[in-house]
Amino acid sequence: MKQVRQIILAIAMLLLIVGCQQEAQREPEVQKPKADQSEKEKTEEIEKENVEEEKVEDVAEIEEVVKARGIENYPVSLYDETTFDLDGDGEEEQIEMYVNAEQDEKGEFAWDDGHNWLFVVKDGDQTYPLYDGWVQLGTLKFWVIETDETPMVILLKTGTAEFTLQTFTYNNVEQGFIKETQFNPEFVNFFYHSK
Ligand SMILES: [Ca+2]
Repeated sequence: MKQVRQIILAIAMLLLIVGCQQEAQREPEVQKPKADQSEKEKTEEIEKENVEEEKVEDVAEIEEVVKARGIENYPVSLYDETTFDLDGDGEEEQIEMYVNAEQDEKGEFAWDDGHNWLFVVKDGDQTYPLYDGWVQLGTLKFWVIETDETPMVILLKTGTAEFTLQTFTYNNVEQGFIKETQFNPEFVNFFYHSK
């Protein structure tokens, strides 16, 4: 009886050893396809990210083309104006910024918490509204510059928790101004701004 037990125990041990050996042999085979799968997934993820980045870039490139349109209502006050040849045809365009805030006799604006602003480029009978909307607790400022011989209008909008810098360049093919947002951070808290 004792011998039988020993034989059974020996067989059991043998089976266990053989089983472990087979497991050990199998292990790399099991892991290999896993590793391949993982690499494949990684590659696919990277490719997916690249495609998504390309999409984002595409959106940024053609963010918006501001086309000429009729303006029905102009805000009451002409806030600032200048002229510059923005489309390179040798004739200057009229650049005008309007705000819906009254001015007193001295030219001082009666500022409220928010106003409608309109910022346009006029080229003959064509009017391009570069900005047309409300600004809450903030203001619009613009610059006209040339960079690498390309004329450009820069618009800075500050408002409640907002600080947005946009550029506008005229495009002959699109027959309008290409609008690009260069800076528009989220969750802005203002602490100070200079004079
Ligand atoms: Ca022009």
